[in-house]
Amino acid sequence: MRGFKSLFGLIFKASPFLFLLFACYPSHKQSTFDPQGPVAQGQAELFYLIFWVATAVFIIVVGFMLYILVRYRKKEGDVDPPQIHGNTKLEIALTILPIILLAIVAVPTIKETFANANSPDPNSLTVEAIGHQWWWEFTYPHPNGSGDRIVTANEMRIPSDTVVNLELRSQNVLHSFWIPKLAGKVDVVPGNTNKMWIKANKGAEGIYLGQCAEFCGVAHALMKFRVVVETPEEFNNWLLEQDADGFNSADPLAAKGREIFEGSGQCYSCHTVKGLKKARGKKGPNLTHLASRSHIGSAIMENNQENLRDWIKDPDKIKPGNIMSKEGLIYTQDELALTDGQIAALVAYLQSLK
Ligand code: HEC
Ligand SMILES: [Cu+2]
Repeated sequence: MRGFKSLFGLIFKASPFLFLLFACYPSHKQSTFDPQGPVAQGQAELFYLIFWVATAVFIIVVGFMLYILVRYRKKEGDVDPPQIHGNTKLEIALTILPIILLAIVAVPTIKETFANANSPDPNSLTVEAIGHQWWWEFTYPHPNGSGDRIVTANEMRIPSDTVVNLELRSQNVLHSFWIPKLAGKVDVVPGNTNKMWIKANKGAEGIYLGQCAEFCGVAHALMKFRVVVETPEEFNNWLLEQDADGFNSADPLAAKGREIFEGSGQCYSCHTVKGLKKARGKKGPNLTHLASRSHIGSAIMENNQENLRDWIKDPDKIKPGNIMSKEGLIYTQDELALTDGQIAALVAYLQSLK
């Protein structure tokens, strides 16, 4: 009992500081209180409506209760008050009032739900987002209308002021697609295509963080992604660049790295680099234009020489349990392990993939 009391006392004393535990302030990178597009905006407005209705109910009910508790507390010499049963008027009022309050909340909720489910422009750009363990693949329709898809990973670029229709698929288990500043979560379900749409406001060009929001295995917390919002022109240029083959660098170190990539490094068995004959693996992210992405490891660390080296040397240290280190023979069989020289060449090659 004493332990319980002191725990309660501690929680009570700490309560004014509890807000520090919550990361819900607008400038936080994954805050839903700083909407940058109409979907997130509508959802935030709905939140505020429900929040204020609930707050009003809380204040009135708890205030009234406290008042009664104090005003009619038992005093010395009190006798039991007369016992009454039921009050029809009060009961009718207490039934109708919540119905009105719930209607105030329900009507905009249903409206918002339908607005989120139905894209205002189904013919606008459609991006496919595929959840893998533990990274995201994004594919785009070819601008020439050929039906080919342009494939990238972990960094989704979208044009501002444009409706983007998303088709969410999973390659394995349940995931959830969430870009807090652009839209609420939608589940990504194996064997089923879920749809959602997003739009970033005009002038909202910048980088937004996304995150898998459904526990999907050991590296779930490190399954992030980035959304780069660009002007439509910049976006179109980027898309054409992504369509090109991987750069064939003449730099001798990068050329050596390319050989290892398609040879003893066995990278080709899991990674695609467009234009490289053997490199058509699908188990890992498409690396054709890896150097154009700002982060690696599904957006968990900066894409630079040092981090690339650390990643290839021991991916498990950075992202425990990931498939590259779990299934790559170069990591599971000691005699196939890469030397530091081979890794340096691979890094030079990856950095040439602009
Ligand atoms: C067994 C399959 C497999 C092999 C072999 C493999 N990889 Fe990977 N690789 C993956 C997977 C899966 C990921 C995604 C890991 C994650 O983020 O959870 C990945 C991620 C990466 C990334 C980060 C990409 C990004 O966008 O975040 C790089 C770079 C990379 N691998 C390079 C290599 C190189 C170089 C080799 C050869 C030495 C190699 N990989 C061998 C499966 C593999
Ligand atoms: Cu997850």
